[in-house]
Amino acid sequence: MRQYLDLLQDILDNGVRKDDRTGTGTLSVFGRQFRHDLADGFPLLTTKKLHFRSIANELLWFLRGDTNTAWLKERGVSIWNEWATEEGELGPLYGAQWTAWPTRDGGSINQIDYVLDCLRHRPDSRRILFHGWNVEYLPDEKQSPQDNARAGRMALPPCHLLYQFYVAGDRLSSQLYIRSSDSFLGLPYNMASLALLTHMLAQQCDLQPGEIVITTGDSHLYMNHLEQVSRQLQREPRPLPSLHFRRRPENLYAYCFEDFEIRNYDPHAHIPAPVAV
Ligand code: DHF
Ligand code: TMP
Repeated sequence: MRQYLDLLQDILDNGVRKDDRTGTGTLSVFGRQFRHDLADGFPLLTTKKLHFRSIANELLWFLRGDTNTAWLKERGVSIWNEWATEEGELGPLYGAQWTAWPTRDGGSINQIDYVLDCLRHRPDSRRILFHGWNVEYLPDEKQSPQDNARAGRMALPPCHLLYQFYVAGDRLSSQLYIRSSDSFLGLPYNMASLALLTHMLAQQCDLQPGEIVITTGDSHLYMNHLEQVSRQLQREPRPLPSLHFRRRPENLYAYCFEDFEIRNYDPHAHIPAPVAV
């Protein structure tokens, strides 16, 4: 994943010092893109150990349409705790918009089902996408994540928001637009999550995984991650692991963590970093 490390170096070299909502401060560049062919391995960073269990369970949680941290907590995943209310509520973010985008007549639309239908019946469509940015439910920026969630708004506006899919021959590719990218902590998760979703869609639609493309808007490094970034940049990347499915679940919503097997993951040690809340 040389391209990921190049992005970190790019931000160190060209980043402009910007203040941010969390009060932490960042180095930031705008508008970057990189791609990875899934035939070359599963894009789980090797220059620091990532918690695949958190990444995979978060994706399954999105696909459940779940927006309460209880299900994640039962699986030992704590990455959403800081933004949730005491009851674990996060408001109608990712999962809610992906699988139950509210409609004006009081119903809802499952955007993931739409994508599956396109992939199976109209693979040449240029409209195979789903979107998380539902403006009606964005947070009031003057209020805390918890107060927003209590008021039925999203605790945080989506960072990874536009997922588009593309079929050529029997290969399924995907592109994700990330409006705001915490390039040390969040981006490795977003990359692996996109790759996993692409593998799952390919398995369900009898396609082969193709390329993933990641496009980032505000691409930043928090000032309290710079030392960790330098440490990571001194490390030599190792061969990527591979992803295997232990079975083919009956549909996209029937996967569980045990269906995934990551083989030959031999990363350098984890590098802890504080998350900006
Ligand atoms: N806010 C900020 N400032 N950055 C984020 O990346 C972010 N991500 C969110 C919600 N809000 C955010 C959801 N995703 C971690 C990773 C992803 C994530 C939230 C947190 C994180 O802290 N990762 C640690 C290990 C945590 C674990 O696996 O238990 C890491 O070192 O990767
Ligand atoms: P913002 O809403 O002010 O942009 O803050 C959100 C922060 O969270 C920002 O640093 C980006 C980061 N983030 C990711 O990078 N990836 C993610 O998946 C999520 C949820 C957040």
